[in-house]
Amino acid sequence: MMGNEQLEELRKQLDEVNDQLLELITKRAEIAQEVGRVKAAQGLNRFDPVRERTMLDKLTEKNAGPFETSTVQHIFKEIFKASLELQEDDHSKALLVSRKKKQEDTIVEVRGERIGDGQQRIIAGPCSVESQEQVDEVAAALKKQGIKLMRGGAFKPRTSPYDFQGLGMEGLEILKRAADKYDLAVISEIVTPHDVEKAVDYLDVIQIGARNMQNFELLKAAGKVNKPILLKRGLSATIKEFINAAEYIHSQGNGQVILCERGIRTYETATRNTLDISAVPILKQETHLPVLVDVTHSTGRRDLLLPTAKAAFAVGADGVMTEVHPDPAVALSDSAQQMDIPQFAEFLENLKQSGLYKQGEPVK
Ligand SMILES: [Mn+2]
Repeated sequence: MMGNEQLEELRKQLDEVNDQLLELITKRAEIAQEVGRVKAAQGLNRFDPVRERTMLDKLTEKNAGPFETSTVQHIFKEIFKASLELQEDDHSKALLVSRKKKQEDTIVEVRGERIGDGQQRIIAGPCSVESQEQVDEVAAALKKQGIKLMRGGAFKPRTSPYDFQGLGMEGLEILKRAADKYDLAVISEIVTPHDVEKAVDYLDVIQIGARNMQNFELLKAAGKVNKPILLKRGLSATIKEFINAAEYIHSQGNGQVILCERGIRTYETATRNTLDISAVPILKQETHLPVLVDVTHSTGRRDLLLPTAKAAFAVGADGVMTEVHPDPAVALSDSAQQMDIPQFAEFLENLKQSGLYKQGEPVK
């Protein structure tokens, strides 16, 4: 009986020490956060390895057992790491694109279309701009379907330098003529910072492609113009890297950013990329920006365009992007996955029938 009472008493003491330890590490965390704020104000790095070494050396000196020095160091390393992570949380709270910074959804206005307003949209057009006739034919088909947003590549960053590189500025001119003729908004990719300012006169939305997601000079240039930016997720970018790339644009003053999930590289070879469908709700939770899904480049397969578009709308994407070409068989790029015009009409009809596509008022 005496043994049991003694055990109870010791356990009580342990509980008390636990409480004290918790109080102390909480107090330590508060001081560390304050240190983080002071460092941020001075523009200093949060992690200081020299300072951490000094703290560990002092603890080693004082340690009289029974714990091994390596054990004491391990425990304190964990405490240091947790404090640093706390400071990082504070930092992400401060990201301009984050939901923590701004609760309400950002709506990006593009020629009267309000992307991110709760309605869901289709953005379609040829992979590459090849001729005025080709673009006009697609533009007329989009117009007929009540679609207002057209994509088309003029500058094409391709895997091989021998693949079609696009028509460049001439491609932008073709897009602009089609946009004016059919009253559409046009989206096209720009690949170098000095073209960003020129593109403003031709495009309604400037796209930054997957291969340039971390081209920081291009992101900064995009942040300095008053034009919506469509930012695609990098080939192997984590969601955190993607969000930070958007922050680069926003931090330069341009808050009109639209995110686009376009598949990531995995070991899977059945599809061109692996569509990370869960990225859509994560991006919607973590940021206040509109989120699109590019079903063409994420799958690289025409037979998967409809099911992945349904999935995208079901998880709350603000829009789906896909490629349409008058004659995909002769297309200069991505011929395997572009739809022709009748296939596109069928794709839209199926989406409408599915009930997953939340369309708004018909476009005037
Ligand atoms: Mn393409």
